[in-house]
Amino acid sequence: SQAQPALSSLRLTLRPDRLGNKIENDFTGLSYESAQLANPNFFSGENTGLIALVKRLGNSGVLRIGGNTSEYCYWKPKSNNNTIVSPDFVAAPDPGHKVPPPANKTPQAIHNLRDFIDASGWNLIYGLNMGTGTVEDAASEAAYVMDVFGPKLIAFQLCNEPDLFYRNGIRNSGYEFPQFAVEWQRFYDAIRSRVPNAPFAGPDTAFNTSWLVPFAQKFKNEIRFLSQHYYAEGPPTDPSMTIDRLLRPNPKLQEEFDGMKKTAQETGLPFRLAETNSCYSAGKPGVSDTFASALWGADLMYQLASQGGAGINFHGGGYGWYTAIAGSPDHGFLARPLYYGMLLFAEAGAGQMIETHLEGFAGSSLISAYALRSTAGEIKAAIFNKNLNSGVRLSVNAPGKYASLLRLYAPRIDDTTDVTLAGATVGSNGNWLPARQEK
Ligand code: BDP
Repeated sequence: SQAQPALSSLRLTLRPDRLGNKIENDFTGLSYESAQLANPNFFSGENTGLIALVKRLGNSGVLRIGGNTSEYCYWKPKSNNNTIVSPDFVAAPDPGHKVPPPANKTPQAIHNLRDFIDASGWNLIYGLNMGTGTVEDAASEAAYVMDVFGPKLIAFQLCNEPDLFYRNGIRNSGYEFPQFAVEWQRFYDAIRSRVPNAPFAGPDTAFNTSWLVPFAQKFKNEIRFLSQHYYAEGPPTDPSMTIDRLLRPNPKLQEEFDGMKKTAQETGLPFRLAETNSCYSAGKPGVSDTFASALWGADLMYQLASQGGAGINFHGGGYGWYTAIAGSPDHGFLARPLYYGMLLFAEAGAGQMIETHLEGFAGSSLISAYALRSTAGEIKAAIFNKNLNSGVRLSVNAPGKYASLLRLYAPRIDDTTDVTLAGATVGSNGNWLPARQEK
């Protein structure tokens, strides 16, 4: 945050003897609109810039393809007509204001996506079109995708945000969980009869945590994990949607965590935040694209992990306000502020979380600290100061003698371009090396 005269003192104690949850290698992730598949040049083995940036975030993350446009994408197994003529077409997050233009998905797009997945080392969550597509098309598409991806496909999602179907014109106003469950079962059965080992996740709801427990109970044997979405703020036109608000604790997030824990209690199923970002309706300039999004995003990753979540997918694409990686195959790619938060998470890496205690500062609800023992046995701590107007002098009480510090920094909280981690920026080819490690 900004340079301020007053420094408050805070003491952090790490307790490697008290274990928390595990952070697995596939925790991190990104989410893109299905419409992006209409341009097979985007997710392809040739898109080396994007591949490098993705890899930098983790060597086995999860790419999720879905979003609003998944309900308007159509499987064309016999076609090479990709509907989008420009080889540079990028799909930004759909603002959800109107029905998006229909897009085709062709076998070529699926094969190129497989090359992208192989080159990045990531795995795939693939969204089908239950919203406006047919059971037959879903089964034929699923069979094709399964054939191409095999175990790299960790789950199909049948649709996107069905709890909003009643108000976005996809279904009528009476569409509730019971109606959804009948449809879900029908699509599931049709796909499974063609692809007996097809993996699934769901319900991929937007916000309605009351669908989670019934879904988990009914389909616990059919799914690998539960998925829901979370947008911290929105709509962007609301003047109260600010940086300040983004950085404060959010009751909506607590609701998500409660829903997630209830389903875990009922069924033991893992929970993934399969789509998230700072502000729905495609983000808010001055908030979603600033340094605040880096602090928010990294802190969210650790909050989710410490509450028992299995992973997260930050939604983005194109030049969207909240996208972690911006750009296009022809013009190259760029790490946005949110990316640096994800990079911090990647640098701390997977491992076994341990307890932390913070003492000593009144403003500490906006300070958070998490720690883990990495797979290699090192203790790593991630500490966030989300106060906009006070710096912190932190002393760390931990076993061991030396610590090195990598600082996530920007000159201003609303800075959109000058974010660094350990004094270094991320290059368009994913290059990043710590330039400054403090002792
Ligand atoms: C979600 C949709 C996604 C949108 C996002 C948004 O799944 O496609 O891009 O909201 O509104 O609800 O930004």
